[in-house]
Amino acid sequence: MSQDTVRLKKIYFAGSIRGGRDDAGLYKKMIAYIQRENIVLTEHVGDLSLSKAEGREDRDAAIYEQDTAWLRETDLVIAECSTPSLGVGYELAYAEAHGKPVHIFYNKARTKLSAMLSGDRHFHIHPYGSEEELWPLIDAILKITIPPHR
Ligand code: 6K6
Repeated sequence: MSQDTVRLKKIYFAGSIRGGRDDAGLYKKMIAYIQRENIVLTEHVGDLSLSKAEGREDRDAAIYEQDTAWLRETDLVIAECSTPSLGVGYELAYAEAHGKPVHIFYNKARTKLSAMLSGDRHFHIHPYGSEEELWPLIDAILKITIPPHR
């Protein structure tokens, strides 16, 4: 493969699960949009059949191992943070510790983002007012070139 070969980007999409599933439909749409030209490692975050109470606790260690492996493998993280989630907050800090670019979206009409996110200069913060504003913002993020070999 030549250095100039374009490869699909791997995206870790983060969104609330046990924090509440009110925005699951939005996650599904964002994941589908990103997937048009990229790989989303965490498609299950947009699974509408997944409820807040989902998951047997004896599987939590396996989920943690898989998700942190994907975070180490990913090219960048996109998080929708309008619904607060402890797990998403953890993932964002983990991604930062591993030097991954992190893009955080939230609906400014209904969410006041934690200062621990908005105050962290590593994070790219994208407040939006309506769903239509999301797509060009995502386009701009995904246009950022990622080297084929690292
Ligand atoms: C099985 C099928 C779909 O989901 C499951 C079981 N649960 C999880 N599977 C994979 N990742 C999870 C699961 N629960 C939480 N996460 C990760 O934490 C996701 O990557 C989300 O971005 C984040 C949500 O954290 P909580 O604290 O809201 O659950």
